[in-house]
Amino acid sequence: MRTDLAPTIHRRDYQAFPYLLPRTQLFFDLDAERTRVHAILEFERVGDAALPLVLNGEQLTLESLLLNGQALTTNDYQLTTETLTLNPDSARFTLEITAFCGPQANTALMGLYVSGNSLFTQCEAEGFRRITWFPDRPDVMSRYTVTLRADKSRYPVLLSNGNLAGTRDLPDGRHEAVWEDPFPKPSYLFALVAGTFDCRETTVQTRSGRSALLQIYSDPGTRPKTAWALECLKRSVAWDETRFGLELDLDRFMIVAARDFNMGAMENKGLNVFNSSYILADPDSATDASYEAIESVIGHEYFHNWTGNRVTCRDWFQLSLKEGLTVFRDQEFSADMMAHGLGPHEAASARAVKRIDDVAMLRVAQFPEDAGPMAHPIRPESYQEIGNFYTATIYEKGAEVIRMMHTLLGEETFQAGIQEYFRRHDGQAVTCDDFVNAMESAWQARQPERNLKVFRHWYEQAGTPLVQVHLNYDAAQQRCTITLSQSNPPVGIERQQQGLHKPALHIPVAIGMLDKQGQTLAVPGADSTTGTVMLELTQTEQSWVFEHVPTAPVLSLLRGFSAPVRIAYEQADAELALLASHDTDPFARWEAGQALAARQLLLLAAQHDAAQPAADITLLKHTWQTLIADASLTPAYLARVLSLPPEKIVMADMLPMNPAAVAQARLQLRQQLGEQLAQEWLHIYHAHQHADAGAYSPDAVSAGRRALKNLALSYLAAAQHPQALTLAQTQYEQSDNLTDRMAGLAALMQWKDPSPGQAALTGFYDSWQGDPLIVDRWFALQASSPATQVQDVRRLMQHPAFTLRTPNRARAVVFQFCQNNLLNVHNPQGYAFWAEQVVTLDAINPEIAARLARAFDNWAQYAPDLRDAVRQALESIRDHAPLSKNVAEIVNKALQ
Ligand code: 0A1
Ligand code: ZN
Repeated sequence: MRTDLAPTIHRRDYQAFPYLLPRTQLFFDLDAERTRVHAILEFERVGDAALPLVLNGEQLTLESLLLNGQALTTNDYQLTTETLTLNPDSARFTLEITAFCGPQANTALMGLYVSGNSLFTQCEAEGFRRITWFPDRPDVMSRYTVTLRADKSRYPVLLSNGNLAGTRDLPDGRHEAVWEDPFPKPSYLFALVAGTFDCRETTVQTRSGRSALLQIYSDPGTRPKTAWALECLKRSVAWDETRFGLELDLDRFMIVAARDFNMGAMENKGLNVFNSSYILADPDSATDASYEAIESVIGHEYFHNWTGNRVTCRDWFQLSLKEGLTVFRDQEFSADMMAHGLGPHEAASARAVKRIDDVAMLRVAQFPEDAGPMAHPIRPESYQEIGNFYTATIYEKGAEVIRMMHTLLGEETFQAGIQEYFRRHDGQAVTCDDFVNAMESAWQARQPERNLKVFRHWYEQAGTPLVQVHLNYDAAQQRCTITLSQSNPPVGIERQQQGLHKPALHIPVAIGMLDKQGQTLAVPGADSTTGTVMLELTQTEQSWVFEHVPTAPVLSLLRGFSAPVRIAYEQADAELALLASHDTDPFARWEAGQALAARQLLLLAAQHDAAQPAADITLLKHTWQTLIADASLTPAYLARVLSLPPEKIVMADMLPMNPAAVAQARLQLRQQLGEQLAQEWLHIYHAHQHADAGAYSPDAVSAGRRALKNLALSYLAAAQHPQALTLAQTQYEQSDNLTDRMAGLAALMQWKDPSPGQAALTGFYDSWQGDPLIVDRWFALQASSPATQVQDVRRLMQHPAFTLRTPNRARAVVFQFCQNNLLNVHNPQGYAFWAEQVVTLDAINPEIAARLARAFDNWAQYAPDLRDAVRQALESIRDHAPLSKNVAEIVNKALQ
C-alpha cells in the first residue's frame, strides 16, 4: 500500500495572502483536558475580491463563528479537517471564532500541550493551527493581545509574548493575565505558558540606556540550576550589541524550560520555550558539553530576536534565511566566548577548537544528508511536510553559506551588509534573495567590481561539491601551478529532474604551502602572518600560477574549512603526517591527523572481513607522539587531535559501507593506540587530573583539560591497562562534576569483566534517579554501548523510567541505539527493531518518529545484505496504516 498521498508544496507556487490581519485578540480559558479559545481577528482585503479567505485549522472543535458580530451557519463557510473557508463580502471585517482543543491528548507536542503539570505551546512551523483557525503562514503578521484565564492554584504563572498589561482575580479560584505584544509577528512566534514555576531574574541596561527584565522560568525546585542559563542570556544580550550592533527591543525577555519538547528550543517573541536540557545545569547534572550547548542554544534563540523575528521568512522555503544566519551567529558567539580573556595563541586555539567541533558536526550530520534521499538545497524547492525540513542542511550548511559570505566580504563589510539588511527589511517577511542582495550591495559599495552572482547558486543546489586539486611544480622555473576543478552531480530529488544543469559555484578555497621540513613557504599574494592564500573558484576549472616557489610544496588545503566541500587530492601518508605535525593552520593540521587516522580505520575495516593480521600503525603512532610532545598545543585542541574520527565520517569514504566493520575497527584501533601509547596516556591523565584549581568551572580551558584527561582514560580502559580500573573507579567515585563522573563510568563500562561497570551503573541510577536529565544520560550510555545488543535495548525499554512519550527519553534510548550504536544495530534484528519503533512513535509524535525514520538514510550505499534488510524494514513502515505525513514523506523518499 502506498501512503504517498500528501501533496507536494513547491516554492515556485508562492502567492501572497490576499488579506492583512493587523490585529489579533485571543482569549484562552485554559484547561488541560479542554481549552476554550476565543479569537477576534480583524481582516483587511488587499488581494482580488474573488479570492476566498482560507484559514488553517487542525484537531479543533468549532463552537461558534461570527462575522462582524453575526453568527454564521454551516451554509456560510466550508470546514474540512485542515481548512475553514469563507467568502466575506466586505473588504474589512471582524471574524470571531470560538473553538476547543485538548492539550492533554496532544502527544505530538505541536500547538497547546501538557508537560509535567504545566501548559506550553509550540507553534513553529505549523502548530498555531491547532490552537485556532488562522492564516498560519509566516508572511501574515499581526499585533496580538492575549488574555489568559486559568485556575490560580494550578496555573499561578500565566505568560505570553510582549508586555504584561494587567492581571486580576476571577471568581471560582481563577485568575487572568493580559499580555500585549507591541511587535507584529507571524503566528509561528506566538507562545503561551501556564503553570507553576521557579523564576530567576535580573535587570540589564541595553546600550541605549533602556532597562530590560530577563527571566528564566523552570520547574519548581530547579532554580539552583538556572544560574548558568541567566549568565548566558546576559552575555548574549551584550554580545549582540557589541559584535552585531543589535540591541534588545523588549522590556521583558522570558525563557521557560519544558521537560517535553520536540527540539532544542524555540524563539517565540519575548517568550522563548526551551527543552529543559538546554537550561538546567549544575556540576552534578550537566557535563562540560552541556554547559557549552546551553550557552550556544541560549545565544541562538536570543539572536533570533533580530534574525528571524524582527525580519522573518516570507515562506518556509526561506527557513535558512533565519536558521543559517542565526547558527552562524551562535557559532561566532560561542567562539568569542571561548576565546575571551585568553592570550593571542590560546584564543586562536580556542577558536580552532570551536571550528573543528562545528565542522565535525557538519560532516557527521549534513554530509550524509546531502548524499541521501532527503538531499535538498539550503533553500528547498519542494516539501510535503515542513517539519521534515528542520535539517542539518538548512541549519549547518546554511551557516556555512553565510560564513563563506563573511569570508569573502570580511567582518567589516559583512556587518555593513547586516545593517543594510535591517535598514531594508525591518518588520518584513522576506526571502534569502533579499538577504544576499543586501550583502552584495554593501560589498559593491566598497568594491564595485565584486558581486555574488555565482555565489547565489549555493541556494539552489543540493549535494556536497567535490573540489579536485591538481598540483604541478616546475623545478626549473620554480613555478607552482594549482588547478582546482569542481563537480556536484545530482543527488536525491535532483536526480528526477531531467536536463538539470548545476552551474559552477563560487567556492573560497584557503590554502597554504609547506616545504618538506614543514616550514611555511612564502607564497606570493599570501597573508603575511598565516601564509594563507584564498583561491576563489568560480568556474568548473581554474588554475593559479605561483612564481618563485623554491621547492615542491606540500599543500595545506581548505584551511579553516573555508567552504562546505569535499577535497580530492592524492596525498601520501607521509605528507599528511608532516601537515599534522607542522601546519600553522590549526584546522588543517587537525584535518591532516584525522585523515591519517581515517585511512588506518578503513584499512582495519577492510581487513575485518578478510581476517588479516592487524595493520601497522607506526606512522600514526609517531605522529601522535609528536603532537603529544608539542607544548604549544592547548589541551582542548590536543583532545580533538587525538580523538579518532567518528564512524559516520570515516564511512563516507567506504563503498559499499559496512558500518559495523568501521565501528569494530575503531574499537580495535583505540585499543592498539591505548596499548602502544600507554605511557603517554598515563602522563596526560596525571598532568590534567585536576583541571580546576578549586571548585568545578565549566570554562573552555578547564573543560579542555578534562576532555584530554578523559580521552586518555578511555584509551587506557580500551587497552585494559592494569591501572585503568583503579583510575576509573576512583574518578567515578570521587569527582565533583558530571563530566568526570560520566567519563569514569564509561571507562568502567569498557572493562572486559562487566561487573565493575554493572555495579557502577546500578549505583548511578540509585543516586540520580530523581533527575530526569541525568537518567536520560544513564539510558543513553547503555543504549550506545558496544555491549548493548538489540535484546538488551528492548530490556532497557522495560525499565519503569522508560517512556516513548517524552522525546528526551525516546532520544536517550531508541535514537541512541539506532543512530549511534553502529556495532549492534546494523543487522536484520536491529533494523526490525527500528521499524517497529518508528511505527509506534508515529502514533504518538510524528515529528520525532520522522527523525528516527531517517536513521539509515544512506542505506543505498550499504553492503548488499544490509541493503536488503533495510529495504524490508522500510517497506514494513511504508505499508503500515495509518502513517503520518511526516513519516510517509521520509520512507517514500528513501524507497524511491
Ligand atoms: N526555530 C527553532 C527550531 C524549532 C523548530 C520547530 C520546533 O517545533 C517542532 C521547535 C523548534 C530554532 O531554530 O531553535
Ligand atoms: Zn533557530
